[in-house]
Amino acid sequence: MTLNRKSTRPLMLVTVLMILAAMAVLVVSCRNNAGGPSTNAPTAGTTEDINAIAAARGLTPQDLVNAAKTYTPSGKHDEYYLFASGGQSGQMYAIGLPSMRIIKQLAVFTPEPWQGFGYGELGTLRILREGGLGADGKPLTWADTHHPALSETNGEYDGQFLFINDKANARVAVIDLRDFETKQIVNNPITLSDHGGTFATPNTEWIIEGGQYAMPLGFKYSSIENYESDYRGMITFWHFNREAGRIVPEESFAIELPPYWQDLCDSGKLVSDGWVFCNSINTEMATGGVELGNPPFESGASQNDMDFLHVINLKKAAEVYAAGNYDDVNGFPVISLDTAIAEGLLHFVPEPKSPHGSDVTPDGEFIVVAGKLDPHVTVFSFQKIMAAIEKGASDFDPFGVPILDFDDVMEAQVELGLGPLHTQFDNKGYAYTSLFLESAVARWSLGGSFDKLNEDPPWTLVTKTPVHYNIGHLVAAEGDTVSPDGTWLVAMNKWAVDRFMPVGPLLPQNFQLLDISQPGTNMPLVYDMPLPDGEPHYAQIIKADKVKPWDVYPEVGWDSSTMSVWEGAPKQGEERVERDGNNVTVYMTAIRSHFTPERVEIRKGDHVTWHITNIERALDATHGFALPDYNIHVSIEPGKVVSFEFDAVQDGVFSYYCTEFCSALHLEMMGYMLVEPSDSASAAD
Ligand code: K7E
Ligand code: CUA
Repeated sequence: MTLNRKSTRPLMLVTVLMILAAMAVLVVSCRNNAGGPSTNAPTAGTTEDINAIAAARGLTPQDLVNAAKTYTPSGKHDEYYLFASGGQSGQMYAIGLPSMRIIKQLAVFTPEPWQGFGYGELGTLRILREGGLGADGKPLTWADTHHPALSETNGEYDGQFLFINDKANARVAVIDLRDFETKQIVNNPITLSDHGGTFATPNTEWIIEGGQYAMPLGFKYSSIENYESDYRGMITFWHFNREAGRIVPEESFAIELPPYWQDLCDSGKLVSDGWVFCNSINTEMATGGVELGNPPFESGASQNDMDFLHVINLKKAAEVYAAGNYDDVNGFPVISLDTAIAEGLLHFVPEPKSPHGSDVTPDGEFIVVAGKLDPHVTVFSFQKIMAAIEKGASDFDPFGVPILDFDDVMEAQVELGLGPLHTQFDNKGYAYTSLFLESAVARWSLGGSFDKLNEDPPWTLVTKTPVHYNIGHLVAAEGDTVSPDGTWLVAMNKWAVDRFMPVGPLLPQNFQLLDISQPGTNMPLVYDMPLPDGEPHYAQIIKADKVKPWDVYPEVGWDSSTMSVWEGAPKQGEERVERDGNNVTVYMTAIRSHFTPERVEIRKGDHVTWHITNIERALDATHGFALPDYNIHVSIEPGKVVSFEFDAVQDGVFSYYCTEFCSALHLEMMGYMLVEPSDSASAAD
């Protein structure tokens, strides 16, 4: 046995030896020839020699410890869900921690065949359609998903709902964690791109959607020469109705902001509940035009030493909105910039140039800002910000927004390294910041009420763990709640480079699991996981026992779009095909291993509405329904009713069938849709 000296500390060595000794007691000595890889599968009831396996696979003692920390035996469940953005796929992932196993992909903004999401007019295509049409009048079929937000109660994840934004099209989706289905997509009516979302307020009254690239609000044309006068930023507050499980657009509003590019936001909590903090870049108001000899955006938007942290009084903004003190932009209430200034809703705090992350500490006392072109994180004090607002500003931006004095509100600056981006927190008084340029996770100690939680002096860098490579976000277990767990942290790395088997020029992303349970400098990286989608910006990690999904739908005939029983759902014994002129309605049931009816005879030119109820009550007895050529696929989980409609534009014989291997006679679970030519003499009513 060889020890890797670089990665092994004396304490660790003792631990490893103890683990190995304990394992050795249990181990029956290896029945294979020592040294080489085993060619014989272990026989049931025997155990192989762990040292021989480690030697054969080239594993270090540290590798074995890491394996023991993450390995999750067959049938055992993980401790946490990690809900990750699926980036440009427009979907999300549910991943188990610490095993890092992908449990499910969640259909959100993009048609997804397995779950039948986005197929068939009466079904979930409606959600995509209601979520906004593209310039061609058709539903958008992709999204740049960015930041998931779990619903919260009193600042703790409650496991009920999940939200995520689409940066490309300024949309926000609502996912119900009872069945892990997307229930709603809202499309922002005043702007095109968002980035500072989604974030939930501590009791999920508001879902925050901050903007990004400034434009004339409400989709009007204006020459880019009019940038300062006509282009604007915004932040939108979507009101969430928890009982309905829906965003209520009629009770939502936005605030007009200067045409800086608002970036990441975070909601205040506890003492700062009711406030929102958003970064901005491009306070230079660069308008590009590298082809005309102008500085390109990358330098034009990086001239100023300071950009502006936007400090927004959401509580008061909601009052201004409720009082009707807003303008109408494209039918959406927008509090004007002038009103926002007059009502004291908006203050600026100078922040080191081109910041990215804005993160509020678990006690709500501090806002951590990371400037990607500055090796420090800057920590602002909420109390000092309140005092400075009280005192009044003496400086103003070109639009009249009051600028607080940096020295009045800054609490600390901590030098961490190159390219700090995002920050998360634990239960030991530490913060964790991703270092993009350095490819590392930095652990540093907080001051204030966190000071006594660890041995390290406040506001100091404690340790760094290298990650591979180009880390963007990081996410800690319950890491942006009022009580983070301090167990696991996942580095969400943009580049995988050499970590996995080659798969051509397009590489996966690399999620790396770090054990953050020990204080001080011990923060080992324990596992790599390729995420086969780009680019998953952010994720949230919630204790598994807080999420309580249904095993099967509560009653047969359940409509998951309304989350209630639909009285019209096809019932066993009442299956039929009804005709009313050219309108045909199919009432079908599914149970292992047949659809009823097995023949559907219609005519070319009919408009067909088709309902299918899965009358099963057994866990996992899902049927799929495929109607080839008509581009229909749906998933019918136990108890669910699904509906779709189409025009029978093509005559012929169409075999429909079940797409889930549901039983030994699954291949027989099919039927024929016979579409007679409309001029056929034998066509009968
Ligand atoms: Cu990629 Cu949060 Cu959009 Cu940083 S953001 S990495
Ligand atoms: Cu039902 Cu296969």
